[in-house]
Amino acid sequence: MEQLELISSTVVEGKASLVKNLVEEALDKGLSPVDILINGVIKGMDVVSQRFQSEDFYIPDVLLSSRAVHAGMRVLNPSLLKENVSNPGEIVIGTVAGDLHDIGKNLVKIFLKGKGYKVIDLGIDVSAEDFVEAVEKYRPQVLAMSALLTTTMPVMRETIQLLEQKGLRKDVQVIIGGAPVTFEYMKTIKADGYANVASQAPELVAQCLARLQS
Ligand code: B1M
Repeated sequence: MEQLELISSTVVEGKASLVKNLVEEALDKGLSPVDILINGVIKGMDVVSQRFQSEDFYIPDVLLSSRAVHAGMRVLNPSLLKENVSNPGEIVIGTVAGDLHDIGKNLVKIFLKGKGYKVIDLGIDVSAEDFVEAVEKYRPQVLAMSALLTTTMPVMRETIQLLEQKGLRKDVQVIIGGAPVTFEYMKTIKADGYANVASQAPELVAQCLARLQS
């Protein structure tokens, strides 16, 4: 089986240490890290998502595959970061309170770091108060929030409202993303940007920085 297909099917099987080895092998063979990420690791997770939706997979299966994704991403991280040349800006990122999904958020982080941005990752289950505290502490140009559950999306609005109350809103651009998040939702809660795929995040952040400077 072709290497990328093998990585993808091993993610589906949830075999973390094998994924790690296969990703290392793929890098040794000279395959591009972005290709391995998109067409190997993430492709496998897409299959897992479909199987979860059609109820062929249950939460334990999904958890095993998530661990396998993380194992692959850990190997890929240093290679993906090699593009890093400068620090054009700082970003605070996190998955909103009540939400434990972090694969998409971690991908956004990888793409941003790959473009040289300094990224402060607050992790998962981050409350509006904690996001705002981090904005006060680190003074980033951009705050990036991820949500995968429709029930946790309102934390994004709460965070923006709290930033307004504290007088911090004008100094920070807020971008949002995650499977249930839409462009319309971004407009409704008065966020500054939205991306439906992680690879668009650097471009989105560049637009935010340009807006702050104008
Ligand atoms: Co959960 N889960 N899950 N889950 N899970 C979803 C999200 C769900 C759609 C599955 C379904 O029912 N069809 C559903 C949500 C329904 C809804 O509200 N709309 C769901 C549910 C219901 C739940 C639980 C409630 C299940 C339960 O316990 N009964 C529970 C909730 C736990 C909690 O968070 N409190 C739960 C738990 C879990 C696991 C822990 C088992 C695991 C998460 C492991 C982890 O992340 N470490 C998990 C997973 C893996 C999924 C699915 C299968 C896959 C999500 C994923 O990682 N996709 C998911 C089904 C699906 O999405 N179809 C599902 C791959 C990832 C690369 O995509 O995160 O969308 P994604 O990121 C994308 C874009 O959205 C974008 O970039 C990425 C692509 O390039 N992006 C951004 C993401 N954030 C961004 C931020 C940006 C810009 C772009 O700027 C700031």
